[in-house]
Amino acid sequence: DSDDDTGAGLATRTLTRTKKPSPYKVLMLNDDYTPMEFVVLCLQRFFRMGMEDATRVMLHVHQRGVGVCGIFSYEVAETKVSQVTDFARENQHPLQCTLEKA
Ligand code: TYC
Repeated sequence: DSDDDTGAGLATRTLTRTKKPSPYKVLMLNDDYTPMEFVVLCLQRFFRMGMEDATRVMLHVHQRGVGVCGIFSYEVAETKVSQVTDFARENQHPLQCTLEKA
């Protein structure tokens, strides 16, 4: 990795060390009240899924209780969680979304 170059033997090269962001999973949680179509809409709108993937993830969450919507940097994951939570509240649904270190 050129960013990890120690510069050993090369007096002209500067030592630079860049850190890649740790990945975070965004998890969707099941509940008894949010309509299935609303969950599919959230997955399409905020996670850029097509109808097929969105339906598959929604059904997985419905059946298993939790499912992964995607993996992002901490900052992007936090934004996705807020977008889903705010949109659910605006529509008076209890849908919950959370993040977890991948
Ligand atoms: N369990 C909900 C229902 O039967 C559907 C649902 C699926 C809700 C996924 C939340 O993350 C969820 N209407």
